[in-house]
Amino acid sequence: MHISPVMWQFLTKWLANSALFPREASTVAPWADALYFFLVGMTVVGLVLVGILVIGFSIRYRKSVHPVATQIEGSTLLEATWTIIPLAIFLVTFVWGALLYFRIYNPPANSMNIYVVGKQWMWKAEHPGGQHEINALHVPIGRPVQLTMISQDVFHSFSIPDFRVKREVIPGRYSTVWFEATDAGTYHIFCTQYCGTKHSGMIGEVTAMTQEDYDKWTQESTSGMSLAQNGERLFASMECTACHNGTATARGPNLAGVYGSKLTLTNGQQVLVTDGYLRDAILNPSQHVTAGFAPIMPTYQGQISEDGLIDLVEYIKSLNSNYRVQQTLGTSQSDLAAPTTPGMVKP
Ligand code: HEC
Ligand SMILES: [Cu+2]
Repeated sequence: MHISPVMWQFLTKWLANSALFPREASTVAPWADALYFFLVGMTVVGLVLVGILVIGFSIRYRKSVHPVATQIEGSTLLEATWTIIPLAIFLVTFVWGALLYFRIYNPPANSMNIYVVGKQWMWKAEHPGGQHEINALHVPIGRPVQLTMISQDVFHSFSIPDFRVKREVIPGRYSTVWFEATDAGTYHIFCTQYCGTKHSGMIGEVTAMTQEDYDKWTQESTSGMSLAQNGERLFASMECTACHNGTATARGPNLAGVYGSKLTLTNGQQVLVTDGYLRDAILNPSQHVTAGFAPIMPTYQGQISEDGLIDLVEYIKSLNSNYRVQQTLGTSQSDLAAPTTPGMVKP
């Protein structure tokens, strides 16, 4: 059985647009669907083949024609055929799946980041410019968007079927997912991990809009303070500045430029500073003490909300000048008003 690429495309497009499937509204959606349809197709081929053989053989070797069974010693050629063909199909599926997996799990370097906090039973989205939304998410189309997500209570799972993305949202640790919306419109958000009585109500709506509309939206819904600015305030009010003031005699390290860098810890281990590392460094400082410093930083466990932690993380990230440029690329002017002070130069 041979299906030409045109037929195949027609078939997958038709299937994807039928009522059986969600819309394809992100760059990975057609890829994910193609693999899925390939798997379904192979399964159907296998099913039909085995079905035909079962029925065909039971007619051909029926008792009235073959009253006595004959012993068959086997055929190397047949054995090889039905080993090699399925193996080839599995290997194709594996390589295809692995390529798609890497594509889905590695956000492009130019993605913009939005934070999502899940809790029983709602989704909160926080944009770098400080815009907050509940059970709603506005994103530009034609631009990769990464969601950095965390749960405030139990396990949740964030899913946008039309974008073919789904990722666990876990308490105590950031997980990420990325997509690039292709069509303006509204799409469902679902929680796909049972999380308590009102799990089925933990739904929301993504609004994908053109970059201009998104810019307009960010301007209209600004709270006047970016996440980093909120973080800067928190940093001062929680007296992080007592130790992290950026001076040579400070008791804590200068945090400017620390995001994305490699830190050497007192035990000689090297760690890459990610969002997750920054969060953990604030909550469990004694777990990974930076070389050259005393373990004097107190734990802030239970004292800062997830939103506050996001603000602090975003503030520390904003102290990297290249990160700030990256985040504001293509976003509105109000977003450009990131922290004005270049460091924590306050004794
Ligand atoms: C009592 C002084 C002190 C206070 C207060 C303090 N820190 Fe620290 N902090 C340190 C020291 C010392 C280190 C390095 C040793 C370590 O990793 O524990 C550090 C490390 C860190 C790191 C890891 C990055 C690095 O370069 O080592 C982060 C992030 C951080 N602090 C953030 C904060 C934030 C946010 C606050 C306020 C909520 C805060 N700190 C309050 C002393 C302090
Ligand atoms: Cu849920």
